[in-house]
Amino acid sequence: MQCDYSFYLIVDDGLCEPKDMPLLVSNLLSCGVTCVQLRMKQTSVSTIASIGKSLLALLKPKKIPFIMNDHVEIAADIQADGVHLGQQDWAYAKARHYLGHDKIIGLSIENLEQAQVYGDCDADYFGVGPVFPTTTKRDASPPVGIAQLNKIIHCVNKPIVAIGGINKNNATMLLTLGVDGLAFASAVLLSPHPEEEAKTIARTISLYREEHA
Ligand code: TZP
Ligand code: MG
Repeated sequence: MQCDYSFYLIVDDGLCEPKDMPLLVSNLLSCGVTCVQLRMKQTSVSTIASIGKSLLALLKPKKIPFIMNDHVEIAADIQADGVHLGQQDWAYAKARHYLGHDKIIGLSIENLEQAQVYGDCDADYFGVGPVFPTTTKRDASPPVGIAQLNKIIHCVNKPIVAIGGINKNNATMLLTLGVDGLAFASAVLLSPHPEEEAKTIARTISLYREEHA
C-alpha cells in the first residue's frame, strides 16, 4: 500500500487518555497529518481494539493510513492499514506472512547495524530512532544522532521515518538530511494547541517539499 509518511502522527496512551483519542484525531484530521499510528503500552487489548476501530473509522474517509503499533492480530482483526514492529515484537517474516503483502509493515531501527541486517527485507519503511533523546518511549535505546542517521539513510533503499524528539524546529534539518517522514508524538500531543502545532508542522513540511520539488 502506498503511504505518505511525511507527517506521521503517533497517538500514544502515555500522552493522551484513550477516551480522548477519537476527538484528538478528529480535530487533527484537517491539519495536514498524513498517517497515524496508535501506540498503546498501558491499555487493555479490548480497549486498544475499540479505540483502533474508532480511529480507523475517522481516518478511512480521509484516506489517511492507520498503523497499529505492536499488535499484529488486532491490526488484522480491525483491518488496519498496517503495523509497526519493534525489535522485540513479532518477527518481521511472521508478521508479513500473517498480514500478507497488502498491509504496511514498518520496522524500528535503532542503529546502523540493525539497518544493515534488515536492509534487504521487504518492510515498507524503517522507523529510525530515537534520533534525539525522548521521554515518550520509556525503554528507548541510546539516541541515534544525526551522523548515524545520515549513514543509515545512505545504506538503506526504503522510506525512512525519523522518530524520537522530532518537532517543528528540527523538521527541516531532518528533511534536508534525506528522511522521507517525520514521526511526532509529544510535540503535537503535549502542545497546549495541538491543532495549531500540527498546522505549523504541516506548513514546514510543505514548504520544504515545494522548495525541493
Ligand atoms: N520510538 C522511538 S522514539 C519514540 C518511539 C515510539 C517516541 C517518540 O515520541 P516523541 O514524543 O515524538 O519523542
Ligand atoms: Mg513495539
